[in-house]
Amino acid sequence: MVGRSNVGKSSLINALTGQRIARAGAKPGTTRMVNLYAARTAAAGMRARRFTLADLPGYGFARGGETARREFDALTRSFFKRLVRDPERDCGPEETRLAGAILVVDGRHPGLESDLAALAWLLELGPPVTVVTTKNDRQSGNVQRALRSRHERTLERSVLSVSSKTGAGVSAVRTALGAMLSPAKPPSGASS
Ligand SMILES: Nc1nc2c(ncn2[C@@H]2O[C@H](COP(=O)(O)OP(=O)(O)O)[C@@H](O)[C@H]2O)c(=O)[nH]1
Ligand SMILES: [Mg+2]
Repeated sequence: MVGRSNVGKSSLINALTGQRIARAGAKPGTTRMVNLYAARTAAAGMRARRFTLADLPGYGFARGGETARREFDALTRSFFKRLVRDPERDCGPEETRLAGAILVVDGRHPGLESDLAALAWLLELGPPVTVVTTKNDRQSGNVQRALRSRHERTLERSVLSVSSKTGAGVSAVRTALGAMLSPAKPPSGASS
């Protein structure tokens, strides 16, 4: 879970899990650690999958493109690189695989430079990325739709829009999480 400080990462974790496990509303910019949550999927008729949800420190609190980028690099790069660079060697006795990243952005603020930089960085790193916009309960439906298409234009990909407060859109994020954890098998005949 990656995103600017105060964007709603911890609230989204609580909404996704239906539990108040992540501390939300902490003073922006004060979280300087990665919080890990052991979680499990629970889709009807599907095998439950265990996974670890990582709530990463927010970036962009200091404002300004370059500062934000450096901050993001310092705090997040090492965490992802460890998982991506050499999964064989870097993980412990149990198999660990980076299933993907959820980039959380504020529904009200499309096109922020720090968000665009974070997305570019994640895409270059390579894991599947799902973009989720939060705080959508704060606008009317029409404004929400307009902002959503601006998000999609500036990020050049589709986004999922949620409100962690009302729960709107959260189940679609659960579905996206499930897809990251159980990627579709390559078509038969493809080399393995
Ligand atoms: N109205 C509204 N407020 C939200 C939503 N998500 C988060 N917030 C509020 O935004 C603030 C920051 O949320 P938090 O989850 O701590 O952000 P984080 O720093 O990214 O983990 C808190 O006061 C939350 O209650 C949302 O979907 N709607
Ligand atoms: Mg938080």
